[in-house]
Amino acid sequence: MKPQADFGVVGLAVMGANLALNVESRGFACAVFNRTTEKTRDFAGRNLGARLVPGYSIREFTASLKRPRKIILMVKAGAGVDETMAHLLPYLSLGDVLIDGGNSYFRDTDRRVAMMAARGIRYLGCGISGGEEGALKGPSIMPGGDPVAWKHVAPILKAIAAKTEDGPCVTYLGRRSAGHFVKMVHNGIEYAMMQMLAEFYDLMKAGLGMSPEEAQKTFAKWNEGRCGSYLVEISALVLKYRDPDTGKLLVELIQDEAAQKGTGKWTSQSALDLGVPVPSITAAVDARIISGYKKDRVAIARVLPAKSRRLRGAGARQLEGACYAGFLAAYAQGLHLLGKASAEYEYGLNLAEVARIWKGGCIVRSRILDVLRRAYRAEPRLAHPFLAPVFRKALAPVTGSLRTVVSAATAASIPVPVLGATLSYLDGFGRARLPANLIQAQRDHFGAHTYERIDRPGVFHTKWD
Ligand code: NBP
Repeated sequence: MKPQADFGVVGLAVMGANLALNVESRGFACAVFNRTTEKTRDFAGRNLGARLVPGYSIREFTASLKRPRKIILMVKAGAGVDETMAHLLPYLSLGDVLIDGGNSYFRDTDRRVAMMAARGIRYLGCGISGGEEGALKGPSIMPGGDPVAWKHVAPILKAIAAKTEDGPCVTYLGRRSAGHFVKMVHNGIEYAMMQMLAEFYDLMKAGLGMSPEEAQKTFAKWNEGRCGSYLVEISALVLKYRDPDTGKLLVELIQDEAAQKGTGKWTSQSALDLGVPVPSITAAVDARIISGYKKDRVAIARVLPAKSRRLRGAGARQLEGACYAGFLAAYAQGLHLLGKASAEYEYGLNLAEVARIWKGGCIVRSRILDVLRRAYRAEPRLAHPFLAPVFRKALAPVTGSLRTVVSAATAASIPVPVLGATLSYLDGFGRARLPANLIQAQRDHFGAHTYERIDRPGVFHTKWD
């Protein structure tokens, strides 16, 4: 077969299929392959006449690609990526470019970048955000790995990425697993924002007695203002969707157990490894875990009920301020983590660019990203986002709203795990002196771990008894 395709996609589930259509729609010939041949046949049948080149074997697929081949894997993260790579490898040539576009764990990506480099294959670990619609119309793309590979695929990735007034939502992020690390933290922030919105929905209904319609309108209004974001927008949309069978609001019929695929948990684990606090993200993962204990919750609610009451002293206005504060703090935790990871793993991340490429196409896109971008453009090596004047200016006026909402929710027995954790994070970083002196005294008492003093230099140990 004469090589004719500019780009190849392996994996034709929702993300791969839509990404292939996106590539094709920008004028590139796109080869496609799926492990289960039937899916390739279906896909090619549904898209007759398009510049799509179906491959029914790996040999046929790789033979259809122009050199150096540029192939993206859109298969289930984990063993599926290694298996697909093993099948592809015998058909690849020196200098070909292989991209993993799935949600791979960043340490797997480090291993694969090294393994492929040893075989002369240029590898990129590439986070892609935006769900199935983003993949089709323009996602946010987060590539990291071999810098020469980026040069080969940049024109195609720039063409398929979402566009904002600040350019296409893709940039080369750094070596090795930089792209997948950034995507993982993106997902961690997404977990925190989603759980916050679920808490606001609960506060509106249980705390303020709003009907689902009123809650829906409130989110729609928030979306017009400073909290404007994809997640607020879709919350307003899903809250008004009626089930065609029953005519009822569908969201009210959905079981209250949240699933997860692991990227939020990885963010918290990686943050612990690096010694970076991300309590809003961790609380969001915990909240999903608690939601999964449905049977136990039902049993415990009978014997130890948390009876939610109406909110006192907090209304819709405070909720909106708390949302802005909460979102700002969630991004701050994510960017703080990225800064530390960049230093530790030598990614060389440009965090202003990270904020820029998250502005379009992706799940965490929001107006707030402009604040972060300005903060990191002014000071690329910012130790913490709270130190940036532009960030403080945004956050200072709304921390009071967050405090009012968390206090009122606590008094009303309405669980706000992420909003509560976020407030404590703000208060912790806002205190020059914390009670960690007592921890040091306890550690020295039971383990002779020593301590430092505030009134003289040196390291001390005391016989406390
Ligand atoms: P899935 O994650 O559901 O994976 C299905 C695809 O993987 C199919 O093409 C399947 O082939 C293939 N596959 C599997 Br499963 N095991 C394989 C193996 N051992 N060898 C070769 N192929 C294998 O698809 P998706 O939801 O389109 O997501 C693709 C990637 O993008 C994932 O890493 C996902 O985490 C990431 N992602 C998804 C979203 C989203 O909104 N869905 C958003 C952002 C990122 P088969 O047809 O033969 O079973």
